[in-house]
This record gives sequence, structure tokens and C-alpha cells, in this order.
Amino acid sequence: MLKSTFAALAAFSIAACGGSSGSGSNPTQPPTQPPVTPPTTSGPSSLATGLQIPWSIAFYGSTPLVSERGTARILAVGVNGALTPVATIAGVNGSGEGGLLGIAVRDNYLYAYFTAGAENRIQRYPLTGQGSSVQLGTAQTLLSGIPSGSNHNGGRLAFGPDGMLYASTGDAGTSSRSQSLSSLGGKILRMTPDGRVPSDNPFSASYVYSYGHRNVQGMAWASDGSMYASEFGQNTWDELNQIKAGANYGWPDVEGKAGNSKYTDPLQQWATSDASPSGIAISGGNLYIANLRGERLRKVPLSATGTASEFYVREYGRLRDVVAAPDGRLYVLTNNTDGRGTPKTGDDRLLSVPVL
Ligand SMILES: [Ca+2]
Repeated sequence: MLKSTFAALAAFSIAACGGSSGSGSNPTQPPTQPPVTPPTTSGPSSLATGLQIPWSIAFYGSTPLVSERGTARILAVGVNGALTPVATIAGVNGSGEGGLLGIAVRDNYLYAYFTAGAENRIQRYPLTGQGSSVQLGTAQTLLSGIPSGSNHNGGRLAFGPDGMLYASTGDAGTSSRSQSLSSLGGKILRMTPDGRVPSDNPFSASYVYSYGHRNVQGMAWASDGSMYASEFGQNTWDELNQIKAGANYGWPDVEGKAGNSKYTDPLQQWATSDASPSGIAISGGNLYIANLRGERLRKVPLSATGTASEFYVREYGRLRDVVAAPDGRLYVLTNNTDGRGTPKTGDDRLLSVPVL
């Protein structure tokens, strides 16, 4: 009985996948039958509309959570696009590009990076409840004193395959911070999930993991453990870097590829008008970059990191974040409601797009 049920399920699943591996080997599917399109290849769709300056996506189970920079809200996105406010993060006080920025979820905690007046701060909150009825418990501050400014606040949070929490910071308008190992600005920081300095960080008793950054807002890891980060240039070159512990990425001494052995050059660089890269994600051997000014999703094959292809150019406006979703798709946040973009009806939105 079990065996026959399994055989029936296997036949169903082969048919549902469209027989792309060769219809001749499957007698239940005639060669003339058009392939069934699995959901992962259907086109872009809006999962949620009416967001106000959304910045970051994280998943609590299969429920997408979205941060809003200006309102300081965390919203849960329901299957029908309903937005349920989970919490308003207390203490958020930012001007310019500051506010509630990156969020991450790990082991029933939500982590948030936000501007609190004269500093940026990282806190975590216990998560309780299920699905869109999730709630936040009492805040625990993991790290404060990250420089803040009206611009270049960094703000992305992500967990690495080593179980450590990484945070990207910006120079907050004072570029000399980036080369100073005593400043938390212009860095990628690495900490334990409860906010301590890991014993194997590259600089003793320091959160600093890499330095010489101007404004990093995207971090992701390949299946082989390699770490990548996107970085905004000033007015010449935006960068995609491979991040190594203790390395110096050059800002403000150099922008883009310098060929100077003191600094680690980017894998690839783009004119700021074509890029302005914020969130990044890795799926299926490719890296995807959400671009603000460039208003496009860019794909970089990890097997050829000096190459790229582009999607949705100027179709959805400015793009702030991209993540690999549990349903196998890419989720993308638009960023058209902060005064720099041209919002269309329904903006800002959370998009679901196929893995391209
Ligand atoms: Ca650089």
C-alpha cells in the first residue's frame, strides 16, 4: 500500500514538473502535451502594496516580515496581501536616510538595526505567536554607538553560515571613520547572536570584521561559505566585493578597482547611475542585487563574478532589498515613497519574482 502510494505520488510529481528532463522516459505524458508551468517560473506578482518606505525583509517561518524606515513599523505580510502591524520599534529617531533599517530573524528572535538620534543601534526581541499574529517581547540592546548621520547609515543585518550576526555600517558622512579600526563606522561587524565579540574575529576584542567601506547595505553567503557585500560608491563606482576577515576595502582612499595591494579590489563595479546597490541575495549559484538609482535587479553568476545581466530595468522603480524566499522565489522591495522616487499607484510594494 505504501509502495503504491509512493509510486503514484512520484508519477504525479514528474507530471507536475512538466517533464523537462525528457518526456520520452515518462509514458504517462505524451510528447505533444505542453509542459505544466510550475509556480516558480510564473512572472512577477505583488504580494503586498501600500508600504511606506520599506527597507528590509525577513522570514518568521514562512511569514514575510517587512521593516518600514520612517514609521519604524514591523509588518507581517499575510497570504492575501494583508498587512498586520507586529510592532513599532521604540527609540527610532532618524533623519535623511536614517530610521528603522535592517531586520533579521533567527531562533525566535527578531534583530533590528536602527537610527536612534546620534547613534545607530542593534537590538533583538523575543518572538512569540504564529504566522501574522507574531509579537515582539522586551528589547535587548546588542550594540550601540554605531555612528549615525543623515546619510550612509549602512543598516543591513544578516546571519552567516557560521551562526554569527553580521551588520553593515556606513561612514555616516565622515569618511575618515572607514580606515579607523577604533570606529564602528564604515565597517562590516561580526557578533554572536547575543551581541558579544566572537573570539575568532580578525582584530582582538573588536566587532570589526572588514573595513574601508563607505556604505554597505547588502550581504550574502554562497553555499561554499564565501561572503559577498554590495557597497555604494560616492559618485563614480559602486562595488560588489568578496568579503574576507580583516581585509581593507579602500574607502576613502580609493573608490572602485584601484590595483593597490593595500586594498582589496571589488569583483565588479558599476557607475552609480546604473546601480546604487542595496540588498543582495544568493540563490542557485547566482547573486542578485537590488538597485536604487539603477532601478533594476542585477544577476551576477558566482562562477563568473566579473559578469552580470539585468532584469526589470525601470519597470518597478527603485529597488531596496531582495531575499531568497522559502517558497523558492525571490522577494523584492521597491523604494519609491521616500521622496527620491516616483511612486506608482500601490507603491511601495513587496514583489515575488521567479529565480531568474
Ligand atoms: Ca572599495
